[in-house]
Amino acid sequence: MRIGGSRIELVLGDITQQDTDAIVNAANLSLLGGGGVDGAIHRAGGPQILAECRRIGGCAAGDARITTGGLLKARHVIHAVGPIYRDGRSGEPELLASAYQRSLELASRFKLRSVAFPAISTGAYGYPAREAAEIALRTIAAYLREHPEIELVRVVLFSPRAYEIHADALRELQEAA
Ligand code: AR6
Repeated sequence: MRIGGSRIELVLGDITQQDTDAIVNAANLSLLGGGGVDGAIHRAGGPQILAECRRIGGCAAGDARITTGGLLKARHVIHAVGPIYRDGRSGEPELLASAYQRSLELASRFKLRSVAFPAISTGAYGYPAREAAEIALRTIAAYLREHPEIELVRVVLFSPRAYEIHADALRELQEAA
């Protein structure tokens, strides 16, 4: 999807392999690592990322922090904390949108041109994939409309099913635009 001179791209793949200026981690409040995307990023990026996370000392849900990319191709990791899904009426949509928004604000502040996101909160945190996809893509599109300095946002999906769900949601967003 094109938005002015910027674009949103969906790919099937592994977030740790992306060559964007930053990749986003689906982190937790402690920023001290975990499973899923978080485990994969710390394994691939090496101990320097965790050392910086320790110094930062944690992050609230709906917020984000930035560190080095360590050994990764990406120069930076933006650690975003999504909500744990309960019933969808406990502030989860706002917190999920905010995790994307705050990550993009960090990218702008650090003059990054390209960012790759995983589908935050849709694994261990249990967010229904379709709802999460709509929130993610809507938030990214709204941000790019106001911030042409970010040229590329790539959403990296780990399964064909997740890819299809995001492709459907992106199609609907484009039709509504
Ligand atoms: N590349 C891209 N996507 C991936 C990868 C990968 N290498 N691995 C998994 N996914 P999750 P959350 C997908 O659980 O729900 C951690 O323990 C996965 O299929 O990584 O935000 C943290 O420390 C799913 O669709 O993140 C937190 O405690 C999506 O990425 C907690 O999990 C997100 O799954 C955060 O849970």
